[in-house]
Amino acid sequence: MRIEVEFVTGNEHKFRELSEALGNAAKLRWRRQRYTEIQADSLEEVVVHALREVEGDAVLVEDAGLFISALGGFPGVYSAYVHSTIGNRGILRLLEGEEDRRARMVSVLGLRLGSEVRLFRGEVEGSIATSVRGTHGFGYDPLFVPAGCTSTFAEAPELKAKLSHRKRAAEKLAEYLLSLTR
Ligand code: ITT
Repeated sequence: MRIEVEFVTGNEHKFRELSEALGNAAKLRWRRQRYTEIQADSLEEVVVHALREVEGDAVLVEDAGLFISALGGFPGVYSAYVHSTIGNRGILRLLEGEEDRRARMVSVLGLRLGSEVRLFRGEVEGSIATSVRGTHGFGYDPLFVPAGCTSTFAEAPELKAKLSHRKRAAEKLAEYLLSLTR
């Protein structure tokens, strides 16, 4: 029997990517609802706070971010705000002339079943391209080149499906959900 979980997010791309990544491990339903994203030091704190606010017996939320080495981890927990203000071109400007282009994308999925909360973290290492490239995906995808590759996630959606931070967090979540039904 597959567990039915409501994924609370305003982002349809996230819903599609997570549904695909989870496969048969869960029946995912999309609930489009805003919740308070607190200003905190970690993605985990944002997720735990969100789970207190969101109602339901089986709910999932996600907070994700881009952490750039040369900028001391910025935008990190500020990723949504930075993307909606300076955007990808603003990030490129901040990195102008910078040789160290290393970056990491992180996803923290928070699941609440009844009163029990569990977090699942996924990360992917990579670098920031020198221009905006590709039309697939969303957010920072046109900037992010996963380690060992030459295309951005926005140029190669198949790479994103295989390697992304969300996929890695989803694998851990899937394992947990399957363990509950065994
Ligand atoms: P929620 O409703 O789930 O919060 P959101 O789009 O606001 O959706 P986040 O706060 O988790 O998502 O994301 C922070 C920022 O990082 C935001 O600008 C996203 O576009 C971007 N982002 C998140 N996941 C990404 C991914 O897989 N690829 C590229 N950018 C991503």
